[in-house]
Amino acid sequence: MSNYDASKIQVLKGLEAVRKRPGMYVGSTGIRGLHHLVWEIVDNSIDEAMAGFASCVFLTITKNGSIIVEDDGRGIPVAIHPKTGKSTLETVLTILHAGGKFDSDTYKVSGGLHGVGASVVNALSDVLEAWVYRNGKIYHIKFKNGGKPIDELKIIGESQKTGTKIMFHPDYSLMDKNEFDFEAISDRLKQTAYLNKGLKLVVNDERTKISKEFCFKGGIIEYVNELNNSKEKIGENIIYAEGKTLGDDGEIIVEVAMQYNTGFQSNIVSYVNNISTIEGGTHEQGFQDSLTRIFNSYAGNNKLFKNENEKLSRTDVLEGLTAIISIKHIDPIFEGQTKSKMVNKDTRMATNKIISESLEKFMLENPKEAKKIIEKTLLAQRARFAAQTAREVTRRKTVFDVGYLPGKLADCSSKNSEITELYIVEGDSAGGSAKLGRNREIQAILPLRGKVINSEKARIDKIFANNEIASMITALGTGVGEEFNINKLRYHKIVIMTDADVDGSHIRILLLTFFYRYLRQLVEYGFIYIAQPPLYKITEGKKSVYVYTDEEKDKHLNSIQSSKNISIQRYKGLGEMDPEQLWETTMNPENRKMLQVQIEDAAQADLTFSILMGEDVEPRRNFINENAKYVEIDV
Ligand code: 28F
Repeated sequence: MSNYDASKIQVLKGLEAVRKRPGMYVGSTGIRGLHHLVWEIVDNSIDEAMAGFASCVFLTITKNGSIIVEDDGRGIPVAIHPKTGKSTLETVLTILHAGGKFDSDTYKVSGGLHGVGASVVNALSDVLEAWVYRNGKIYHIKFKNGGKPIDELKIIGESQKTGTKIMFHPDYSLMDKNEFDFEAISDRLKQTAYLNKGLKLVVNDERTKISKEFCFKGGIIEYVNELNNSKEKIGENIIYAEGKTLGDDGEIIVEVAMQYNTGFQSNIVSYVNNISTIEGGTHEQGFQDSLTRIFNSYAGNNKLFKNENEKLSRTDVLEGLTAIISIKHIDPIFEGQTKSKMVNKDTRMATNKIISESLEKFMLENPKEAKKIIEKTLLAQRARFAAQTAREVTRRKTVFDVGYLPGKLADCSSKNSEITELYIVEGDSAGGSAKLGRNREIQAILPLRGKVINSEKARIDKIFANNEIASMITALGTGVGEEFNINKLRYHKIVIMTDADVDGSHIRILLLTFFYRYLRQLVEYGFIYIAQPPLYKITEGKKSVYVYTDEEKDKHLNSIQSSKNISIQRYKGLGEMDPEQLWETTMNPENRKMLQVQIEDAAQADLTFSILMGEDVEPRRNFINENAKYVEIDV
């Protein structure tokens, strides 16, 4: 067998492996996996833009469920690749990881852990076509059934433009979802436009004829503007730092935009080579080092401290701060639960240095704003001390040092947090039913009596003084703020169980806001769930079934249309179910339905919470008007 045939078989084996276990390569076969195919192709265009050769990226969602991505970069090379005997184009589209690793002197989104390469998309598509505009020609190649070439690479025309266009039709038999989500795709392109100032990204949905175009000359400055849109700013200016410095593997480019608002939340969103680093890392540490050092020396020099133990802490300087940290690194290393924590050592100093230069300059040139910012951090510090005392309430302390748990917590007998669950239940009556119906070994119940405070608007001392919040923190066991320790969590499932009415939804969003703002790791680890009680009980003679959605109800009614004596009970509240029913329908791990709360995109989540739960009414009204069409209201 010639080595040509051997490499041909090698290629097919590689692509076959992808088709066997798609989830291994694109994370899941759900909607996120389907969209991962899109990001793989788009990220290659973004790499070409970050290298400075592309200025536009067009994405089309076609009627028949294909995606077309086109950029005006140099065009994937078509020369014969020494190692494979194939054109570079065919190599990039058929050899796993053939694109990302090559030239190691550019910043790659598609590189490293975050990119499996276009060949995976080819493997998971029943048709993929590529057009390359290069050397005054148009080159074309087509693949079917998971990357099998239909024909050799062909020249099909002439053209003076340069660029790459790829169309793929996913093999939906390998995926669970078959519908691209326009909003998710356009949100991602919008974020990419913010991170690459001047880059134009267009998304066009042929199914709905809707298209959106994003191009931000101001880049992350405009991003901070949008994130702070629903908040009252401190000072008009957005502080901006941009620079490059030599790291261990080459130049590190640092770009930061930041602005304070009068709120209490900090919304620091960071990226490395356009990859969202939700778990933070050395770039964020360098950022915090810089602010803490500069603000403390500024406050000291201007005699703004009352006494010297008033030193500002790392969290004081972040209160009310919206900031985007975007760095480019030749060889980023990611760690953490979701591989989204930047750990390169050289980056901490790089970000500290570049931000410090710009921040010092800004404060010298804008003394009034600088003073207002420092005053705000001093207020944050005083609230922190006040919260310290309020927090004493939530910390366990009794003579046995085992700690007391809130009286209304009906704890479970097992202490193995991997199997235990905490149900946070609205109201005493449902709480009572849950206590009676539950599995006492693994299920604890914490009924909420009073209103949960809106932690988007209140300051931390008020939040920890709220009974419901204090009980939850104590029951969870992790502590909060700087003392938070995920390893002390007493339950690995925290289930929010509220009524299926407006009040229930309000309590749910207040709890989610609190978890997102103050116990975010619980969300990031996937420990937060939402119970799904049944909406109806349909009884036909002696037999009853529970249904959880209106369409399930209609489907079931159609299926039993023949018989007569049918009765339907609509459940308005959990309290209408007796303990046995509540257990059977909503708590029994064997057949309950629960939604796991996930953060798609930290910046987006932050923006949504601050709009929905924040001070200003205007942005909330706009958000509701814009999104009302997605809400099913059953009258
Ligand atoms: C619609 C998707 O994939 N655009 C791309 C380029 C440009 C080059 C390139 C890509 C193999 C590994 C070198 C051109 N000229 N859009 C895209 N545009 N890949 S992917 O090179 C990949 C080669 O590294 C390119 C000179 N250098 C690079």
